Amino acid sequence: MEKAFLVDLGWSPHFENQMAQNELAEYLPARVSEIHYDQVSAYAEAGNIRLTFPANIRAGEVGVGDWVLFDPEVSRIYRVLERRSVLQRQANLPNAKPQLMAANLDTLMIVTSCNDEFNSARVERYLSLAQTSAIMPLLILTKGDLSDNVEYYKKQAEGLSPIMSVLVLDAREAEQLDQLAPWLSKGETAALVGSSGVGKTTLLNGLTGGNEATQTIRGDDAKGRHTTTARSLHQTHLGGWLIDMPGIRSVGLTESAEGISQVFSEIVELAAQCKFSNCAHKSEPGCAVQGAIEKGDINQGEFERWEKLRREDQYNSETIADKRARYRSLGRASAAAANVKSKKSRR
Ligand SMILES: Nc1nc2c(ncn2[C@@H]2O[C@H](COP(=O)(O)OP(=O)(O)OP(=O)(O)O)[C@@H](O)[C@H]2O)c(=O)[nH]1
Ligand SMILES: [Mg+2]
Ligand SMILES: [Zn+2]
Repeated sequence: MEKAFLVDLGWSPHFENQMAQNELAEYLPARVSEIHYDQVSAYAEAGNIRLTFPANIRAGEVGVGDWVLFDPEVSRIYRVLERRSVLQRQANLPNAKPQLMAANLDTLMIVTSCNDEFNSARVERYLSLAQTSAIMPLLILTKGDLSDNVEYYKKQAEGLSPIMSVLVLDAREAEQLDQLAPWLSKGETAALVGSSGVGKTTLLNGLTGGNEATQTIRGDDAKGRHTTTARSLHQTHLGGWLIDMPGIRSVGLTESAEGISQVFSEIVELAAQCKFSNCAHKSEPGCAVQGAIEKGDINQGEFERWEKLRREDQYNSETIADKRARYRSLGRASAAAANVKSKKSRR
């Protein structure tokens, strides 16, 4: 194995230590760059290769950014190495497993624009996702060139988290993209997430010299056209690796109660001081949260977003059983209706 090459690609002792002695002799490591129906594309010492799945691994179980060991004689994956970090989200369907978005990331680049697309609550959801996944968030505000209100957007964004850096740029201007160098040094990996049309692929192209498809947004409501349809990993000329993603329609959360608590740690701490342990923070006596809102220590908007996130999180993580029950009773109701009908027609 050519170590330097792998290290530039993100290889580290975390992965190397997972290789057993016999595996060292038989298999080679590769990093997955794209998932296809029955194969993956991957970077390996030999170059850009294609690997097939073994019988015990399905396409949904391998993510872009994953490290795999493969058998070079048959170009087949042998196993997926344990991840350093994983980005996943809850699909908006009952019974669906969390969807694997990307693996082994250092930075989640949350992309949003200085226009109507900007939405604090959405950014907070991405922040939550980053924190539950133990991935550093970075906020990229694109289309600074199109707005008279850049300072407003920047301030809003900076107020959302003390640990998140905020950059404003014109994604089409290659020289402005050097600002991203601290997050994209050799061996580092970042993923671009955000709504359709915010400029993720434009950023990628500027950083790789590539020519992936981009498309103008709709003039009336600033919505994108879902141009990118698959995730893919690319090397940037800053040295680091970047994953482009399709525009995200809704940020589902998975097991992220902890992440939410970190974003809103202030409110969570206050809530622990309420007089009643089951306080709903509405009009209960001795509610520390309402007290702080009255004093102006936390603002109403922040509180409301916290509540909304908590509700959604419960919806996504706890009500799968409820949803299943509802589906079943729906099924029974229509079966009963069908039964009545067929009895009638038999008469
Ligand atoms: N003026 C200006 N236009 C931008 C900027 N960033 C992106 N655009 C334009 O916005 C449009 C959408 O950009 P894309 O890169 O396709 O957006 P995307 O986030 O990849 O969208 P999806 O693939 O649909 O998720 C394109 O017409 C870009 O040229 C920017 O900073 N300034
Ligand atoms: Mg795109
Ligand atoms: Zn309370």
